[in-house]
Amino acid sequence: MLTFYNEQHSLHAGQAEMYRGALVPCFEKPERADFVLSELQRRNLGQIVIPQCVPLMSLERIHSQRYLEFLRHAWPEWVALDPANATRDALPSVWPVRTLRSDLEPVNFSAKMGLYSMDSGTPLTSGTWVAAKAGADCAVNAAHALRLGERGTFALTRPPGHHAGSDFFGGYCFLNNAALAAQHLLDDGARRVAILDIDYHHGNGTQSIFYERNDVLFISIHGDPRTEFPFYLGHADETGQGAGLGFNVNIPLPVGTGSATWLMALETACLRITANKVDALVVSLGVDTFAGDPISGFQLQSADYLRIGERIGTMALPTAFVFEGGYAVNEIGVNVVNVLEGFETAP
Ligand code: SP5
Ligand code: ZN
Repeated sequence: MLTFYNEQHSLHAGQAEMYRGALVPCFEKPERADFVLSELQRRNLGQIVIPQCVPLMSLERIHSQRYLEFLRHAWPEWVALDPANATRDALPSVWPVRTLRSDLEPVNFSAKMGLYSMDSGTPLTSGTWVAAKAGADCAVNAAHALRLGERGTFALTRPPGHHAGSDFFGGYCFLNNAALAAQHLLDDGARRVAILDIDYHHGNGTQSIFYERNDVLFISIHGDPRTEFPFYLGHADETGQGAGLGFNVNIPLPVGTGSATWLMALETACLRITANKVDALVVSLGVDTFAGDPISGFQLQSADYLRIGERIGTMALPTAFVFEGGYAVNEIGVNVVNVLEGFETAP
């Protein structure tokens, strides 16, 4: 397994997220990637390299220009409002919901934060742009290495990506790394790719990006959005639109779901991918499905992640894994590396 590591990830280190009226310490923190890196090294799962820089043009294949422009300049704009802001993260507080206009970009910084975001749980910090851009580099490099003949690659990066849409951040995500990887595979000659999203939370950003397209099959297994973040997307009746009809598959499962039920859902997802004859696979690899996760509700055990990796490996597709969520930091390394090792040892 060839790993592309974002060595700039810790430049994004939010202080707090809004939760039930209080600012609580961020769950999405630098230790997450540090623990995965050290477990990868300990178990000798192959080379770990730093990615090449990709041009902004590659990001524009997925994200709108005005959103990218906003992200790149957001921090200096925030600090320009008040020099004291240099010590504080920026969080949105007002949003253009139904009946309000989102076609016009406001001048006011707080109004722009709302236009380009979906929640108040995702602080924007001094290093957010640099960390997120280096993460996108990892994802695109991981995809490209498949075209060069690698069987499996891993983008070890944070912040995660699957909640980020073409023009908004949220759910701890800024740039949609999995979408960027899939788009790169297509631009580089693949005819159809699948994205399998096994993070606990529905990948609303990825779904929305590809919802009307038939060149990307998006399949997600996640906590039922009626009770779980991101709440407003991820239901089973969302099957795609227009040319994309039939190319979006959601498998929501109730809070409390354990290994047996979850693995049956994975079987359904894998059969669907195999039936669709895709050229490559991108896996949004979140391990917040773990029983010990502090913000999630599934009951998977560490050993299950070996089985998951094996089942994904059995599809025998060139596969790029992209790191997403998982907040039980003590077990995060074992759980992630178990998936990768399971994949490598698949028959
Ligand atoms: C990539 C990813 O996994 N994003 C998840 C974003 C979830 N944001 C909402 C988290 C709500 C925090 N709930 C705290 C529960 C404490 N018991
Ligand atoms: Zn998640």
